[in-house]
Amino acid sequence: MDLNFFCKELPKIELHAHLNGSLSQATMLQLQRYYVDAGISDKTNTFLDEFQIGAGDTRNLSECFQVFSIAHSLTSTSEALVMATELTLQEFQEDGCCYIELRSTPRDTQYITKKQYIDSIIRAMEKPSINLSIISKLIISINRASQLQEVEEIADIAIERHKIHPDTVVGIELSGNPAVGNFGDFIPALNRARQSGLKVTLHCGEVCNPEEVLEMLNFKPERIGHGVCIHPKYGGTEETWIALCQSKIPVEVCLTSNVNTKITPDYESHHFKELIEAGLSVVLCTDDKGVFATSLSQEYRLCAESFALTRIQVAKLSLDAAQCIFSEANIRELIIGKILKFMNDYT
Ligand code: 6MZ
Repeated sequence: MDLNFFCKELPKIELHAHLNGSLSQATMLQLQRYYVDAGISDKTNTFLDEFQIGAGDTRNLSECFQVFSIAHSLTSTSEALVMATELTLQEFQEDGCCYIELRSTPRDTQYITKKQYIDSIIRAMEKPSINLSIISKLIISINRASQLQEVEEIADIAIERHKIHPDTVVGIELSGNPAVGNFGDFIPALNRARQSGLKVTLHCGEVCNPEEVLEMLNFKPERIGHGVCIHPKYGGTEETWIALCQSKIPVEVCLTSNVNTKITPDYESHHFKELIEAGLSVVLCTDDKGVFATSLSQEYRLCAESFALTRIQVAKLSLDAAQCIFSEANIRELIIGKILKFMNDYT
């Protein structure tokens, strides 16, 4: 079986995808059309071509955070959010993804409140207007640039919505420009969320900040995202690397995101290799498939090509990812069954 086809057909699990960064050009065009039809005409002249940060782009990680405002201008009403969520889930499904934990940062817009923002995504996940077989869950994001009052407000919303929709709202996470804010300031809100039953994942080591990495690993999140600057070879220290290896915290790895934002020079020198050699759980993810013009199956293919993985090793990555989901054991068993069936049919 051709590698492209294999990576697409393999039932996959996405655990690190930001909704607004995942919008494809096709979805953004549909959203633009919705705004025109709804008579909200100021959304029609957003510069969609500036949204993508491809391989040769000169923009760095800090500059990359400016592009999200383009997507944000297209997800400001309930209807648009429902549409954005459904179309994005459909694209993941068509790419062979059977389970996704989509994440998004609630915003007050001109038209809706933060609660309405989250409720729109939950509605699209629980009662989609299109036929979706993908299992979808929501992780609520806190942006590191937020004021503390807003952080507490988002934690309250996450706790409340988790209580009402325990099977949909499964986690809380910290993201945004890693050069902004101090992790310590977010600990009280994250602890409250955790005590209410939400799982925690943190963007950790996306830039070099060994003290913060140690603080984050000490917090014992259920997963971390990126984990680039943890190994000494990539800007971490012996101490941060030992702390990660001892913690055995699974790492959500986003190859193309790291390469295109120039945190990592090329695919072959990605820290994926060190993580695997250390026996850590690695989950291949897209981060922002719209911004970085990628897909989950493409990430699997690039990983297989860059590290000369066999088909069985590639399938095993998906199986390992199933162990790291925030949902209950029955869902884990269900997706493991799908992956094993695929492996069985393939071999
Ligand atoms: C850190 C990122 C990110 O939440 O509006 N986000 N945070 N590192 C990254 N690496 C490239 N990519 C995206 O989706 C967009 C938001 O996700 C976070 C940023 O806060 C961005 O504004 P939502 O759906």
